[in-house]
Amino acid sequence: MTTLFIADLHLSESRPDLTQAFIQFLNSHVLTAEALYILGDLFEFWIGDDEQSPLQQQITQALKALSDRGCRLYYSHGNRDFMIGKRFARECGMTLLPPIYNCELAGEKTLLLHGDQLCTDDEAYQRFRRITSWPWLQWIFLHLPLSRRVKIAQQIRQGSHKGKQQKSRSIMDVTPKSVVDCFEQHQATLMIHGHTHRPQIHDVPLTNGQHVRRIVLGDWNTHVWYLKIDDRDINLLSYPINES
Ligand code: LP5
Ligand code: MN
Repeated sequence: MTTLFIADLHLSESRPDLTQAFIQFLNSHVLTAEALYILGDLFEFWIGDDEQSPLQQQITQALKALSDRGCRLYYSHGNRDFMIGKRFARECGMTLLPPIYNCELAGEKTLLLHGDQLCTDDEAYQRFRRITSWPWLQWIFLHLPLSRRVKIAQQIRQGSHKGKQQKSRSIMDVTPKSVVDCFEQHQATLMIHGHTHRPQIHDVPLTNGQHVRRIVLGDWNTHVWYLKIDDRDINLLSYPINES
């Protein structure tokens, strides 16, 4: 049984090469897999399931075709596309996961998440995350005209970009204590997430001396990054986008 994991593709109309690489990935690697977990930020940003842009429709069709063939699809929200809703998920045949999803993988108790929750030293971001999760604010946003929503999303992206230039690399990585707390709270031994764009398999010592593993997926800017789990074999793999 093969299970695949991806995150941080940041698909947009301005990067058709990424969309092509994704469709190619679905039609090759995922075709023989039992399940695909998308751990957030599939899109550059998401302003509502009602947008129905050509990109949105293309991705919906590709994912639906896979789920119709029997591949199980799961989605965990990212910080760019936390507005993805039930309608889009249903149209793709995808199951939406809770912010931290507990499951059994490769014989281990595993946590699946986007990863932004672990960047707790980035207080400005955590404030932004809290505010944008308010249901009434999301309700108002979703009732604005699409053109207005696109402008707001672009303004937030610009604000975020400027903000990031003033932040250190370590602030934008996960906070080690939050990682340990998360493992201990859920009594897990394996964690898989994206967001930081720093693909690696980390050994994490817990406070009781036990060692667990944290796997960070890579983003798809120059390379396709994916994690493949076959029974107990775990491989973090990549290849250049232009070889797709
Ligand atoms: O995404 P990335 O990796 O570049 O940076 C993230 C954090 N930034 C964000 C913001 C997203 O990039 C953009 C989200 C668009 C959502 C569209 C829908 C909007 C719906 C609104 C519903 C109510 O997540 C960045 C982290 C970084 O990861 C590393 O972890 O540091 O965090 C920030 O930069 C947040 C800033 O510190 C504070 C936010 C600035 C927002 C300015 C808004 C101004 C315009 C408002 C117009 C109404
Ligand atoms: Mn992210």
